[in-house]
Amino acid sequence: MKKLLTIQDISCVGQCSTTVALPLISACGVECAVLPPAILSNHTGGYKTWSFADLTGELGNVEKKWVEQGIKFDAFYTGYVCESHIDPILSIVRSCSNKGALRFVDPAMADNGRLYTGFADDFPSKMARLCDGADYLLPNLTEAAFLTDSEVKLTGYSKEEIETLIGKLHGLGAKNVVLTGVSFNEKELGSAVSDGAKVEYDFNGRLDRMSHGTGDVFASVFAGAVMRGKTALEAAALAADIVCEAIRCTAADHWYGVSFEKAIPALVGALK
Ligand code: PXL
Repeated sequence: MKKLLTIQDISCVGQCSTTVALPLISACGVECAVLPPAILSNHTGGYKTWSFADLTGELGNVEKKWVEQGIKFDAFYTGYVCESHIDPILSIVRSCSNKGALRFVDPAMADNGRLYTGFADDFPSKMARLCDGADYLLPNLTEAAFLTDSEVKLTGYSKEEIETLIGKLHGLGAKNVVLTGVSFNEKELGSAVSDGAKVEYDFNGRLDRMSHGTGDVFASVFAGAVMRGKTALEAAALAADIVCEAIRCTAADHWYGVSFEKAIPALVGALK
């Protein structure tokens, strides 16, 4: 069984980041280790207030113990992280990679044209350092624009504009790019998957609902599926199907996340 380390916060409540990645990657049949660089009472999207315990100082201690014991991983999946976490993360990746280890980077920092609360305006340039060398970079449209100093265009863009943006993301040093939230008409929403030579698209019917945590569900399933041997396009299509299923299974008044738990049987079935 492949062994993946996910490095992103634990938001104790709110169905995002590590509490989404661990169950979904496990459901993919991939062993999932976790390293939370910060612990929050709850996520910052929609809740009025939160506590934040930074664990930057612990990351080097963990690395030292893993190195001492020869603990290594086949893949690393990073999500929501802060500036102080980036150098320690790159050090852990250098120290604890099995041969050919893959790096999945979800630059979780922004959506709908805005940085998440708490990130300074220059944070995207810091996150760009983590994107350099990524095997798979998974930004949404807002993150892609911020990472590349491009105009944020959430609607009314052309295929050429999308593919220019993808070219700039490759320019950050990412081998494969999966750009999410792409839509060329009102009915469909999907992703653009690029290996640097060609761009392929996957679309689903648009669901008329904005939900927190869907980027984390997408990235977790994508990483798990690639580790199980799916191509990037197959993994993106499965990840989108699971996101849609999770949204459909979420009660109308459940505002802080999606009920991805109900999509786990479908995920297990798809990767049997
Ligand atoms: O879902 C991304 C995410 C992860 N972690 C924290 C967040 C968010 C989005 O708002 O606030 C703490």
